[in-house]
Amino acid sequence: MAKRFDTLLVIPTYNEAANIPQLLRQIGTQALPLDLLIIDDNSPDGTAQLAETFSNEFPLKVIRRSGKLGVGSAHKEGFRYAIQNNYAAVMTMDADFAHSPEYLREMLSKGSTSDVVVGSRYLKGGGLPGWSLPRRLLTYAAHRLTVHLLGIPYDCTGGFRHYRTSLLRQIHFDGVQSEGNAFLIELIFQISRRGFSISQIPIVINSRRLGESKISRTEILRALKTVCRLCLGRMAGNRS
Ligand SMILES: Nc1nc2c(ncn2[C@@H]2O[C@H](COP(=O)(O)OP(=O)(O)OP(=O)(O)O)[C@@H](O)[C@H]2O)c(=O)[nH]1
Ligand SMILES: [Mg+2]
Repeated sequence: MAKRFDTLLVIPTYNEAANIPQLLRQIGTQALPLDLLIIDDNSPDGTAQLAETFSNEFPLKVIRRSGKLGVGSAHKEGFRYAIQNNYAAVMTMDADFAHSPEYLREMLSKGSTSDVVVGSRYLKGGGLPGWSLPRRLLTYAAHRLTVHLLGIPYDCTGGFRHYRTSLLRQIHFDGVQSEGNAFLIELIFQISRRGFSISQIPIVINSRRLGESKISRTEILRALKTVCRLCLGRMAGNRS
């Protein structure tokens, strides 16, 4: 893809054939100054091929990886691509309509005044309507836990974000050990500890429209373990 704009929108995908055409159309109708990068992990449902059919319509590249390497790893791949290709900023969003393309414009504009912008369900005007009660409780508990144990008031598990590439060049994101949602928690924790400016916009997150949920018990445990590890590191750091 020839670079056309200064911001790269990275969308990790795994089995999102039911969502990707409509998502790309909705992003396209907004005519935003964004280049798009889909990072697909060899989805058996043909997501990558479907996405590629849009590459004549927008500045869009699809990176096809050999297998399911995880959301964290897909983010790292997107960050590396943005740095190598001199993008000024990177945005990330999910492909399942959890993150509405309607918020892209606001996030893009807020991105001009802070190092990171996080889409938050927990601000006034945000929320999670339509989510099942257990999923809502789980998400809220995870949020309270990260606020208390890590001391960061952001929506840490959400992947709807805007990063300045200058920040990504300074933090060692390749060294972030965690995968999945835990990756997003660890990354924002590290960014916050380094004193970068972080702002939030309220977003309403819908439950995934189509396709299967990939959240698992392992994923939840991994996030919990990461929060504990970071919290212990934080306590040790404060003592020394
Ligand atoms: N490249 C890549 N993308 C992934 C992988 N796992 C999930 N994704 C994508 O990452 C985004 C977030 O994953 P989701 O499956 O929506 O995870 P979630 O929002 O925690 O859970 P559900 O919405 O309930 O499935 C979506 O766009 C997925 O298609 C993966 O291993 N590799
Ligand atoms: Mg989702």
